[in-house]
Amino acid sequence: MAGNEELFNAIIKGKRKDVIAIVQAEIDAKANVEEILMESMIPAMREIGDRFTRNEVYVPEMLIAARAMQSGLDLIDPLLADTGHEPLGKVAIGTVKGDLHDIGKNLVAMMVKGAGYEVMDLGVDCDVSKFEEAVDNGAQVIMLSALLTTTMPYMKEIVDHFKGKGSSVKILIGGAPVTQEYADEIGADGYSSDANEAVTSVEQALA
Ligand code: B12
Repeated sequence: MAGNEELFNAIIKGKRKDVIAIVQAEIDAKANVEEILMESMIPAMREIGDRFTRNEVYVPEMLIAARAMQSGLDLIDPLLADTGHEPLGKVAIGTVKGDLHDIGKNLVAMMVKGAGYEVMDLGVDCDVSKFEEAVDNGAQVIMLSALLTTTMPYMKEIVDHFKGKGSSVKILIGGAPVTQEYADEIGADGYSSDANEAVTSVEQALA
């Protein structure tokens, strides 16, 4: 059962305006935004994925749900924004080549930014050269996101590229199909299954 059922249903149905109104009302009521995220918004995306698996919805429905979700995230983003202190470190994040899913990546970026790091968001469909450029610009940690089993192998290419040339950059990976076993197998420096844990992984990588 979702925390805020109205919000959960509005995301599933892709009702962007309703999502904006409900999230704004929660913010105005000083509700805990992390709780809204974890108990209503993320479960809604999981539910739409399950319905897609069962052929109950198709790509257009997933897309409008994703847009509605992103509108809600955009309202929450400033609340998690950093405190104006000197950044704790420089991090780059991107969804890997061939993959256009960005909601999880955006959420991780928001949380890491909120924890006090400077975050360079490289967007989606990122090939190795985009990450290379970020490292050249000072990124100490690169975070790779993949939502498709077909794009996960590209993470290994990126790890091989940086490890192969002896780079000291730390590489963290994540996304729904990614596991700790996979991270170990490809030699990534860390993995986490959600945005909160991702912050801990960044802290550990830079410790
Ligand atoms: C929304 C969605 C879409 C939207 C994406 C819109 C957008 N702007 O992102 C659209 C409609 C475009 C889409 C397209 C496709 N999709 Co899609 N999509 C989804 C859906 C329903 C939700 C994804 C999501 O946003 N989840 C919510 C976020 C918050 O969760 P998350 O991404 O997992 O992120 C969390 C963690 O994983 C972690 N994390 C994420 N990244 C990182 C990175 C690091 C470094 C770390 C530490 C942690 C971390 O933290 C996040 C927050 O807690 C999933 C279903 C699902 N259950 O995942 C299918 C799903 C991923 N899609 C799927 C498919 C098949 C497709 C298509 C191939 C469909 C098609 N036939 O065209 C295309 C591929 C397009 C492409 N080239 O990328 C399949 C993948 C199956 C597989 N095994 O590979 C899924 C699983 C649906 C299903 N059940 O079959 N999709």
